[in-house]
Amino acid sequence: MQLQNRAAMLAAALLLASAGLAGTPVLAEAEDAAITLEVIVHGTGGGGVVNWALYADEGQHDSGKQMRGGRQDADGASTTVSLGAIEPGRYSVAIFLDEDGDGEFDTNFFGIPKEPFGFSNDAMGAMGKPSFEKASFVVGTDGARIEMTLTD
Ligand SMILES: [Ca+2]
Repeated sequence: MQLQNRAAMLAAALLLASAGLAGTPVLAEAEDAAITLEVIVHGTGGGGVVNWALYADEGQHDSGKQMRGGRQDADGASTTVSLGAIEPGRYSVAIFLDEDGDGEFDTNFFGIPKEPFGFSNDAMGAMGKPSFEKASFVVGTDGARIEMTLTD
């Protein structure tokens, strides 16, 4: 009888120990802080919604198939946008200010943008968007915080 009690106590102790282990964060994971990308967007004084798109390589940049995108309300003349956790590498960012909040990047009859926009490095293309080479920047192991200025 006494032996059975000891066995039951041992089982309970093991259960508690394993439960405790499961609840303890693995040290390596805790040290591996997320790398993030932040963009300070200047030229958002017109109000509306900042629309951003993140491209992870030339193919995505050229095709416009973003890796990730989002919308955030403009916050005065400059708006800080968090693009979230990211792997080190080379990226480009395209942003437009949706001033009328219709979710569209408005252009006129000739396809000329009617709303402010910009690319990382403040790169501009002669016709259409700038190349990935011109617009891209490096995110290192400490993450990145870049600034860009939208067109008037
Ligand atoms: Ca719009």
